[in-house]
Amino acid sequence: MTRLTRRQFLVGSSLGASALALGGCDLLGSNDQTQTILGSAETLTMTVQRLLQSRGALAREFAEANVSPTFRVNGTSAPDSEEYARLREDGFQSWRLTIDGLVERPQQFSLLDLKALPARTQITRHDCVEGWSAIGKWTGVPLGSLLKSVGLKSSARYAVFHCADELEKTLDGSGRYYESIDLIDAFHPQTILAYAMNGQDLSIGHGAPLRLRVERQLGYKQAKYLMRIEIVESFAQLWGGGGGYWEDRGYEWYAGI
Ligand SMILES: Nc1nc2c(c(=O)[nH]1)N[C@H]1C(S)=C(S)[C@@H](COP(=O)(O)O)O[C@H]1N2
Ligand SMILES: [Mo]
Repeated sequence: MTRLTRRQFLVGSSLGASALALGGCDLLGSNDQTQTILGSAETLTMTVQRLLQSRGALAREFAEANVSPTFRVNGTSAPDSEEYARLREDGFQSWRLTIDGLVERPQQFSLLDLKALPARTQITRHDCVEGWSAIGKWTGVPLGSLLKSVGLKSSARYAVFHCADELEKTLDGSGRYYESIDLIDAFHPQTILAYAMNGQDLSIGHGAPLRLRVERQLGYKQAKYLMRIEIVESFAQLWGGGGGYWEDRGYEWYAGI
């Protein structure tokens, strides 16, 4: 329903842009420069429209029979902080996911809170930039529904995911894993906070108790060991400014597949 509405909006806006371009030609006559500018504005509208439509498309989903018998653990396989050790010891009963930043009602969710919400299950292929893939079944809460429940402020642009693990030991904490996505991906129907994989609670290796699945992007965006989601207007001031641990070390921020 929302997707249809946005599609209609996009079709409407592109018609609007060409009508405007025509009107401009009538008014401004045959000034070459004006026509060039109007022409490129129309091309831009078309490009943006195609981009938005493809960003809304669904990642391929697979059947149970396609689930990979083994799914590699990559990056951190267990956060080594004392805080995480304590959480792990009590079976993540005292773990809380904080959602704060540019939201109307900052909130903390326990694992039970999340499991009580409407869930989505999807069987998708994970593609790591290092050249391996695996198909897994993920169950979790659509991120969009949580963001609706906390309410976004009008300046909100990105969701930043703060993780429990330090992938690189540093004095200033800049080796902490983090990631970020924009609101198009945050509200994508396949973007979920997963607490289960292949029908079982997430293992420590795969990101217990909660990880992000953002299925139209590469493996390094799939942040494990989530502790906090911070809604921001810009991530330029955060750590290296790239919007993620690997982005700060040279990877693309938008890792579309
Ligand atoms: N917190 C955290 N999230 C992370 C990583 C990590 O090291 N720490 N590695 C990333 C990379 S590169 C990949 S390919 C996937 C691996 O997920 P998996 O261990 O479940 O296969 O997690 C991503 N998310
Ligand atoms: Mo990866």
